[in-house]
Amino acid sequence: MAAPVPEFPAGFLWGVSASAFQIEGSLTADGRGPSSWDAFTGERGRVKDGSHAEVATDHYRRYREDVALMAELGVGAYRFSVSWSRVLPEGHGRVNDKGLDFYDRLVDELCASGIAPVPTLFHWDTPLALEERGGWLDRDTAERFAEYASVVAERLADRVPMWITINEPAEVTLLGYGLGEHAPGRRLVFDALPAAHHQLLAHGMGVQALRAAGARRIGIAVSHSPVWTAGDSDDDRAAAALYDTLTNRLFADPLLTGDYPDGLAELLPGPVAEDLKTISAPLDWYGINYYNPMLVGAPQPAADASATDAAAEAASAEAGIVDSRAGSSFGGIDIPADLPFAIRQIEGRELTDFGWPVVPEGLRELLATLRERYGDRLPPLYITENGCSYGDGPDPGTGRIDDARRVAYHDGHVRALHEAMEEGADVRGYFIWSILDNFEWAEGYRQRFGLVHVDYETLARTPKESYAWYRDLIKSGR
Ligand code: GBH
Repeated sequence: MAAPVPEFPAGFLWGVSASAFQIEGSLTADGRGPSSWDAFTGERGRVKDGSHAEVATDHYRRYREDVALMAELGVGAYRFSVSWSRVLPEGHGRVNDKGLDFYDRLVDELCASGIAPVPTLFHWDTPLALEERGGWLDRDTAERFAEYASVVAERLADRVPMWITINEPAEVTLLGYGLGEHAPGRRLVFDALPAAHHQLLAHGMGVQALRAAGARRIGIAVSHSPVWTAGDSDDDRAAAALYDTLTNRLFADPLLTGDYPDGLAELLPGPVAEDLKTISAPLDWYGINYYNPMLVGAPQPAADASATDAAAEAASAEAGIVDSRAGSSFGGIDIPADLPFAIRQIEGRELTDFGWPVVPEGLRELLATLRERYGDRLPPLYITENGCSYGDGPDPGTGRIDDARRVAYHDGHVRALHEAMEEGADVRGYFIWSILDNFEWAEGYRQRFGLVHVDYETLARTPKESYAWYRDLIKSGR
């Protein structure tokens, strides 16, 4: 970290991100309706530390203090999400003005502080009324989303310079409907695929609704990971390619090329060819959430294990794979052993407290891959999330929070981003996940991603060293 971060183009947008359910709390205030996550956190055993988000960071009531922290940080933009069920408690129909008023106040506060508000319309908290009717498995939810998008845009479009329809449809599909680790807790494995199609369709219909309501600069936030092949057999390569198709291309291809990757369209419901026209309507920009690459190989059948134990272990050790027979894990979540691919631990890298490997050059690789795949079809890019979980608390003596590992993480990723831009990637902004420590979904409060520490007893906010580092970076224009 000795050398300063290289200079970024003038006008490069530095921002921070968060989402409604993870920070707001006040879940029954002012007529908010319940969401899929209210229900999920209420089920025993779903959230690992047994916590819920009724208070979270209390941002609903403390948003002025939080905007002041962002102003002091000097960010040009704040990416937040709108809680669908605050605005439409039943998911459609009756509009709850008081819920909408909150975002109106937030947007005003941001504008008054010189921070561009960047709302995401859906960041995982489906209105429970819609979830109970099938949620994203039901095509109707896409129509309801478009209705909701109009309502929000009619109120906020005059002050919002950049919009995001949906955050990480891949995670909702895989974790929510495929593996049951997130709301709504369904474990449908490959039968979860309609949830991907309907979110993409919602995005496309949402774009139309937003444009009709006068919204400008519309994008989406898609999670992307470079996929590395574990092993060198054809089976390993096929497994890694399949994983890449299901997590990266399943979302980027229809959005950017108007087609699903080979063979997938046949597995999806409804008039898919027609829907693809809606899904691929031109975007003003494309958002990328990057955390780490994934190392993927062929599954190793448990039956082989006893016979070839030693040989398998030796082979894996050579390939840098540890415990090849253990069930795969995705972000610490055990995934079924009978899937046609297995996720391996990337070795030799620092791990965050979440166990995710720190691979800054993965961001550069990812941007190169996207350019190879989509070329001129790529609109301007923004990194809409990048961040790490480290649980550093205040030093008991000084009260300071020295999160040097988070500083090193962001320093590394910002440099990798700069290199990618020198190679030609058209990236216009970088948003850190997250401004505050917050409710980290199935992990509860035990993973901390914030530049600002939150004491969950007093709700006091304490900027960490990484906050000071980011402030200096933004100030120096580097
Ligand atoms: C995002 O999801 C969400 O948008 C946000 O709400 C959330 O708080 C934040 O990130 C932090 O989790 O298999 O060990 O290599 C991130 C999606 C899925 C990224 C799992 C990393 C693989 C980790 N993540 N993934 S691992």
